[in-house]
Amino acid sequence: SSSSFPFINLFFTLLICNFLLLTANDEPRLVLFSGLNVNFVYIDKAMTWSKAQIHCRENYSDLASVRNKEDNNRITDVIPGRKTVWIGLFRDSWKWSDGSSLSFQYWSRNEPNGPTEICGAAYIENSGKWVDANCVNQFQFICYGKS
Ligand SMILES: [Ca+2]
Repeated sequence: SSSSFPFINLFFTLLICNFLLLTANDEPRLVLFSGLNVNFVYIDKAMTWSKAQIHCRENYSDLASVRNKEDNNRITDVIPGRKTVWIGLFRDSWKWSDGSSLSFQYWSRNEPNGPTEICGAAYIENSGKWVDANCVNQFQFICYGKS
């Protein structure tokens, strides 16, 4: 009968609202993978370098240090596609967010090139090679944690 119509309508409206709420949840998608002695965590949510650093320090250890070619390979194997992602690199002289120095360097051609670009990112499509970039760019990023 037509009298049950409003209830069916309400049911489906609630169902759709519920679905929208669930999908609107902005919890970033995490991909966890390990390097030697550390876990890397890919955060699929774009932030400035500083906000990414805060997020990593609050939830993990810090933004990722790429200590060697093997770390680089793990990162580029796991993160798909043509992304530029923040890593822990920044310039004072260049060092890692966790304070460690660069024992390994993997700059893209003609990088670092910017006097105003003092934060480091890995360009995944180009084998994860590094670029310096303006810190207020919003990129997805990689944290590390102790495994
Ligand atoms: Ca640059």
